[in-house]
Amino acid sequence: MPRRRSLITGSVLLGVVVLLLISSASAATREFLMVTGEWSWHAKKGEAEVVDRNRGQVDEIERYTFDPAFVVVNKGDTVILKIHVIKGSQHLVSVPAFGVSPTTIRRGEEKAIQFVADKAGIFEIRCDIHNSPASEGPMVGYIYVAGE
Ligand SMILES: [Cu+2]
Repeated sequence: MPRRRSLITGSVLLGVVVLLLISSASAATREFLMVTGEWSWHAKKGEAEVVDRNRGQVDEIERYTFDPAFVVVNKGDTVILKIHVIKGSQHLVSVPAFGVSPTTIRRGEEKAIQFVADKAGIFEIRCDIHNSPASEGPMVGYIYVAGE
């Protein structure tokens, strides 16, 4: 009987190890190249007025963006966002849900932000300078982490 019990115990342990290997094998490193963009509009003579949702009528309106603004990964993946600032003098990028502190990226620079997507859901990639309509934002992207 002790031999049979040790065989069962060994089989169970082997099964657990295989399951752990399978689940860890699905995690990957996913790299995304992102740029900062800027939409702007200045009404020309005869066109409709330029209206900002907070400030009312303005001469010109601008909004900063991430491009792409939506990325998809699996839970457990290591995510690398390579953010190249093309538009805007600087941005202060953070991913609060994964503990990524605000990182300053100046025009012309490309910086990599890395984290492990250890929980499933939809989370913000944000710029803390352009965080509202009054500051030509909100400049926000989203990361969808698939999994349970
Ligand atoms: Cu910004």
